[in-house]
Amino acid sequence: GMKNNEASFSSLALQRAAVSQANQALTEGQELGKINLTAKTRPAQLNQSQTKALSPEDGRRHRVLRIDATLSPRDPKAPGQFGRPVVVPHGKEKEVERRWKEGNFNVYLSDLIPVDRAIEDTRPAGCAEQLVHNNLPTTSIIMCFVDEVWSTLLRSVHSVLNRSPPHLIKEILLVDDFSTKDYLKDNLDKYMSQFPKVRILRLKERHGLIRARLAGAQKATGDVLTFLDSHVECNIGWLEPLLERVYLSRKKVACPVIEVINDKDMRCPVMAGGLFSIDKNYFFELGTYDPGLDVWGGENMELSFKVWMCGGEIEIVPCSRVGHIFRNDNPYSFPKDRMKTVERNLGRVAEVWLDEYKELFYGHGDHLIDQGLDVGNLTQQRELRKKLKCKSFKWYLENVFPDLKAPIVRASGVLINVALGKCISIRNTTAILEDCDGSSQLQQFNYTWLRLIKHGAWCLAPVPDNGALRLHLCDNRNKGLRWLHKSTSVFRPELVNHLVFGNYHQLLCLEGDFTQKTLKVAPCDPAKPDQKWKFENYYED
Ligand code: UD2
Ligand code: MN
Repeated sequence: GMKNNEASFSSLALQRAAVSQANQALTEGQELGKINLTAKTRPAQLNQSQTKALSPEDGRRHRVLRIDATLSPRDPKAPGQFGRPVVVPHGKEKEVERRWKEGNFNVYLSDLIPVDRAIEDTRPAGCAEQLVHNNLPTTSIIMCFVDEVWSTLLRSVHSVLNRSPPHLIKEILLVDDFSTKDYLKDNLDKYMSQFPKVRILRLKERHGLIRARLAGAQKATGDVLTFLDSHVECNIGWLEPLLERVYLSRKKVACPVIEVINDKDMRCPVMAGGLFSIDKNYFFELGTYDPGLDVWGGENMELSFKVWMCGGEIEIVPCSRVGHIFRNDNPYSFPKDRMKTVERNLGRVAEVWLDEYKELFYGHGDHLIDQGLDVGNLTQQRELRKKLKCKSFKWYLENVFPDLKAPIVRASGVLINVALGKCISIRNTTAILEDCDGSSQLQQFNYTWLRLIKHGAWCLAPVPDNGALRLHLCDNRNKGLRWLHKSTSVFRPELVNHLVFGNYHQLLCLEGDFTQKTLKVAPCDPAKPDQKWKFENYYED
């Protein structure tokens, strides 16, 4: 639902409320309905180019594309020009609310804004002067949609047509993923018939985003595939730097900056998923997406791991800017349960790509897969990974994502009872309290990311009936072995130094009894000092 009626449309897209610099020339043929974007009739932007040497060493000559002209609005008074906030008119609040669910965003306001509005040039300084090769590959834009809102779909297409050099666009493939809305049928055909480069591919049944993209890729005739969502706004000069990256290195997957992505982060371990350019042959060499992924979700992980681990790269290109409407919920239905679909997709990705780290994935959160969700047959995907001679996930973590703060071990060494100054020690299959001896193997524990207290392959856990401590064979998926300690997500902050076992309904804490030298779990009580524990070393706070 809607949070407040004054919601400005600017929050839905990339634009900031400022008018950009002077050189906005009104390109001819902009009148709606008169646009003809065949390469012949559109003034070739290359005419205004000049020749310059890009790098003195290689002496090659490159042409500067004129990519510095932001479109001026045909009607400067129309709402939303240059991303200026649009306020819901008085008395229209009900209508806004009613129409919100058509797209899970402010559809009413979107419809007020021209489909080819001007937007601010948000590129960093210097982008407009950058050189690109004059023989860049052509691209097929693949835009999948299911029941997309009319005005946002049109605005997406217009932004591509108006802000891309025509000779680089081989075609725009609109893949209709079995939409149910009437306006997306004849009306859309009719509207798009004015643009020779736009082709509509109608799927005969719901494919889901992932297989719909694959259907588009099969039909694409350009050298490079550029995937876009159906509610985007491409900014001036968005395409050339993407194609330049792919051209320079065919195993590079180039992503534009999307509003929420940090534009300083050049090396991108995982792409957002929706917007990227990839060499078409390379996409097929990589085995496309795993076609066994359903509907939505996880495909960005799959492709990202595959690209990095199998010899490619992903790069966010700061000069390429594309706005995207982010929303809280999918506006379309899932053929099966949404959670299960995404979990299953992620499960497939984990099983094929994560190696020993998949246990971390399974252990994290409440994954349905624990309860035996079937992820389907993985033979082909695993064979593909072998065939492509891909590196390990360990290599990926160490080389692509070294900043990832996910230590396997959170704390280690002796485990001290703070009040008693005594340490836990292993005796056969049970644990007791003893004088601390840091050199004794029997007192060494690891507290892991999955919240296990491990002594080698053995894990500390209470016996259900009497609460005494026992050693169990460790199992990352067994939630009955997990302890909360120093947890930032601890539900009771006063228990942060405790070793908390159990769930919300029955919180138990590890407690030491020095006279008996025993350990047990008992109802948590922050006032009891003998329930406070400390490991010798911590690796995070
Ligand atoms: C993000 C990605 C999206 C995709 C998704 C994970 C961005 C900006 N967006 O979610 O591209 O990677 O994460 O899977 O990075 N669609 C269909 N058929 C379907 C479902 C969706 O054609 O069954 C279309 C939909 O109309 C839209 C596109 O696929 O154009 C992506 O769907 P979304 O916008 O709901 O996904 P989003 O942006 O929340
Ligand atoms: Mn989207």
